[in-house]
Amino acid sequence: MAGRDEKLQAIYEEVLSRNPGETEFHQAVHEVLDSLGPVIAKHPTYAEAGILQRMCEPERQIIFRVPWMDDRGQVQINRGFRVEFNSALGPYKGGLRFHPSVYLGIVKFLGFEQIFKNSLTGLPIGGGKGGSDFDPKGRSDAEVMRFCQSFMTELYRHIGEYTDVPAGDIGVGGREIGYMFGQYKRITNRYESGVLTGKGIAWGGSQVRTEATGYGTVFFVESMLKTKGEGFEGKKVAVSGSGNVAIYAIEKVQQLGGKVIACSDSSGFVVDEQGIDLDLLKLVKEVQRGRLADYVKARGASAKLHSKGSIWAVPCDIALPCATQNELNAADAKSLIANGCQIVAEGANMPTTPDGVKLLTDAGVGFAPGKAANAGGVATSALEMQQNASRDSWGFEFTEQRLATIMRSIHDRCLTTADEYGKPGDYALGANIAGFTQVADAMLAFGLV
Ligand code: NDP
Ligand code: 2IT
Repeated sequence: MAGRDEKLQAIYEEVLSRNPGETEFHQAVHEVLDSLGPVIAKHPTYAEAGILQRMCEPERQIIFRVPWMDDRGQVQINRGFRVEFNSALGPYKGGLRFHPSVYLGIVKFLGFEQIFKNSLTGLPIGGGKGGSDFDPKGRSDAEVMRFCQSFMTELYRHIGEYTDVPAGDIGVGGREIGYMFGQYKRITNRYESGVLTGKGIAWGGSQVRTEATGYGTVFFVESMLKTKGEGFEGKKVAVSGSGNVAIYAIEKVQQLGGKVIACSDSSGFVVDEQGIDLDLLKLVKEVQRGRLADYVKARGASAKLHSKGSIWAVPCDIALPCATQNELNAADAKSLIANGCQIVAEGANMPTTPDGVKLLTDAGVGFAPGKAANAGGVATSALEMQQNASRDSWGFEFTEQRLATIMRSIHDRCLTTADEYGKPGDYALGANIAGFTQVADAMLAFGLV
């Protein structure tokens, strides 16, 4: 961007000075602005109306204290966040992350990405994100419940089915959504199903929401492979993480005939040359809330745990980073390229560093950015909202078909837009421009608000 488009550079510098220290937010903004030069040149009205400056400034940022008592009777204080970034296309929509690394810069990067991702789904949802620096690891169910109740006691006044609809992200799954929905229902005395997504099937949840992000990422890769006349059969796949997104990415790869030979958590990675045993992984992670080390212990000889090095050094045809931001750097990109990897598709949000992305794309590796490849989760959340609004519930196969169609359409939109702007095959450029344009047009229509 530097030196190429003065207007965009000036906007970026303003973002840096107005948001000091928020490095992940800077990175996400830079990546999007970097794609938008040709759009601004083609449509000067966007710049005249200050659309970009407005998009980089959240509509509302809420930061609050979350006091709760642990099992030993000690008072604990965490910080809660909800950044309501952009409501041009619908109610703010995006997950809640509970992880000790959460601070405003992380929530803003995620909320900013969410604007474009949600736009790409073609569904009526704006962008937002929230969370807390609460660390659920090692906490009892009772502690998690007390934390979630305290978090919702403040958050409830800011959210609503037509206002802001949170869901899960790292550290927030069905258990946490249950505790938060219970508290919201109690405080408001309303059975307002559409206020949260990722709910249990028995109480307003949607089929396929649990699987949606991982499945969606794999559907996206299926479309990428199809452009080359290929499929998943016989492909070796490495998937980082072993949480919600990773588990259901592994499941869909296996269903489509690929072999997942590695996955990871924050303590290391496991290589399992016979293929990851998904039933065992689900038992360890979803039922026992254990660690990958427990998987390896139970799996026996075929699985090997590595506490040093990187999962991206494991030779694979397809790499699916599904853990966290900046987990795949330039050195990792070089290993993947050297080992002949064909596709990197981001199940996580911004897992590849900018220099990593550049190396991969320069080497001709197919690169699917998170805001396109992991949009299946939020898309299915929007389908959950649809079911809640009509007091209906759909079957698994029907919902999965809708998800598959949405992912194919996002894939095609990225490619068509990249073609239109003279960069065939550049999914990142296509995603940024297609996502941006729809939000920008809605903002123009609303005037200066
Ligand atoms: P989970 O909490 O279910 O799993 C997270 C996984 O990533 C765990 O294996 C965790 O390991 C690992 N991880 C988290 N932080 C780090 C870290 N700092 N370093 C190394 N590993 C780490 O979260 P999800 O699977 O839901 O989310 C994974 C990614 O996908 C995130 O980037 C999220 O934003 C993104 N995403 C999630 C969606 C969803 O619907 N859930 C939708 C779209 C994107 P450990 O257990 O050791 O911490
Ligand atoms: O990053 C994401 O898209 C999510 N965590 C899912 C958001 C949602 O509202 O389902």
